[in-house]
Amino acid sequence: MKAAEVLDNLKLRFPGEKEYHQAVQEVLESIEDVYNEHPEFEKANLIERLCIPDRIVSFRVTWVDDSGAVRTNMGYRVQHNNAIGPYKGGIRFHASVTPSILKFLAFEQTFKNSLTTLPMGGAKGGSDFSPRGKSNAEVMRFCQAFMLELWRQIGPDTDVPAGDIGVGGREVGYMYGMYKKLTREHTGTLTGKGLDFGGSLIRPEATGYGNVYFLLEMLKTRGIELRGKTVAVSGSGNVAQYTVEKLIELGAKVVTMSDSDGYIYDPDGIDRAKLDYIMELKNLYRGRIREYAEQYGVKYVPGGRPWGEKCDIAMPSATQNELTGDDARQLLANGCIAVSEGANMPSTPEAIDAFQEAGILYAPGKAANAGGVSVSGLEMTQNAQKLSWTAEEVDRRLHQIMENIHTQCAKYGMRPDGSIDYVKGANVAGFMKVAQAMMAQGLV
Ligand code: NDP
Ligand code: 2IT
Repeated sequence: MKAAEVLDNLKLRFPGEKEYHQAVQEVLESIEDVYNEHPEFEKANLIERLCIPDRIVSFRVTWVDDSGAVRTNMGYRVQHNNAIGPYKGGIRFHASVTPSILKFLAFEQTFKNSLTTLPMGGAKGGSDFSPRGKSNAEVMRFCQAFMLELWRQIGPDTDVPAGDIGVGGREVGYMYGMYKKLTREHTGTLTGKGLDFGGSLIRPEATGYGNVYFLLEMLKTRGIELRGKTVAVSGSGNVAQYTVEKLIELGAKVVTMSDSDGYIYDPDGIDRAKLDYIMELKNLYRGRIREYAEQYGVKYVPGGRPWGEKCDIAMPSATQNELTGDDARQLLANGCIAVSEGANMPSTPEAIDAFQEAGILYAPGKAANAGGVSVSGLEMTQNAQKLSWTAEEVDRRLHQIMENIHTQCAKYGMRPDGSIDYVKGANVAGFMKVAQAMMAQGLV
């Protein structure tokens, strides 16, 4: 089957899964040329086998809330592909979680993990449970109930989950506690663990820092300095916070952050003290970004997204499809020169087309946000060796990995005019490694 036919076929077989179709379409469009150069891929029906997850496990999660009411949620694990290593990818707890969302994320994760150069396959899991507004005890009971089912599917050489939206250190800790109790093993099967029980230094920082390191590599190709640039960031969770931390450290001015209720615009820039306030607000009190505007007397736009504000660089770091074609055109009209994605698939296809046509620096999430899973991979190595590396050592390796991903994008995405198509570069580089591994392993 030709690449384009595979997509039509997937749409018929899995109707309504629009995020999954969207992610597959983007990859198939970029790899079509290389795919057609390899008739052996077609003979092995490789594309279809690479697009359909190896398996999806779904289960009911039953838990008791603080009022004593018995509640149910759905739980899932999508094990997409393990050709180059054990399944690996985060867990998302959010009311919007559906099989389509997790299938798109697991599909993306497979290519992202391939780019990291570490031996990790792709997976994603989660639940339509949202920790927002829940007590600590409710979150713990939910995590334990979720793990009562999931533990059978995972293991240090089988499938290694981690965090994502709604799953941070707290949730990973509770899930790991139950996993350890059920298996009677301390094998580090989740990453993003606390530092005292096998977690890696720099894992919390890794996605945000890695995105800034990738941005620096992109800017370097055009001789542009980061210092002094105005940056719009969306989100105020794990990825956004450490993106902003690194940007401040390197002398950029961050003017926006957001949450699902709205965004703040601070024309003076978010400095270290203001970021500390946000970290405390979000991580300790689990408050709303609106409170920042009240604290510092700046603009708050309820229900809005930050892309209408003037900036040189945009770093969407909240969720999928949070940056539309209109947003992209607005950013370009305001002089934006680079977009580097912290979130997974934050730009719609129309937005990506607008960035690509304008010829600005545009990095898709599977390249730019791969730092998080990379340090997860380094956490797995440290757990296997039963030792832990210093922050400097992990940060050095993270830096190296992000540079290497940039080099791979340049290798496969160089345009005739010398500029880099990062979408094509990331997709082709990620694809080739997984495809070759699948060919070598036969029809399994
Ligand atoms: P967090 O839960 O820590 O933060 C998510 C942030 O995005 C919050 O500010 C949240 O607002 C906002 N948000 C979530 N859903 C929506 C929505 N539907 N509409 C608007 N805003 C929303 O998650 P992370 O920071 O870990 O993840 C952010 C993105 O980065 C996701 O796309 C994730 O897949 C991706 N990513 C994460 C990695 C990691 O290591 N954690 C690695 C690579 C990518 P609110 O507080 O109101 O919910
Ligand atoms: O999207 C992602 O890469 C993550 N949520 C991190 C996955 C991981 O296994 O660390």
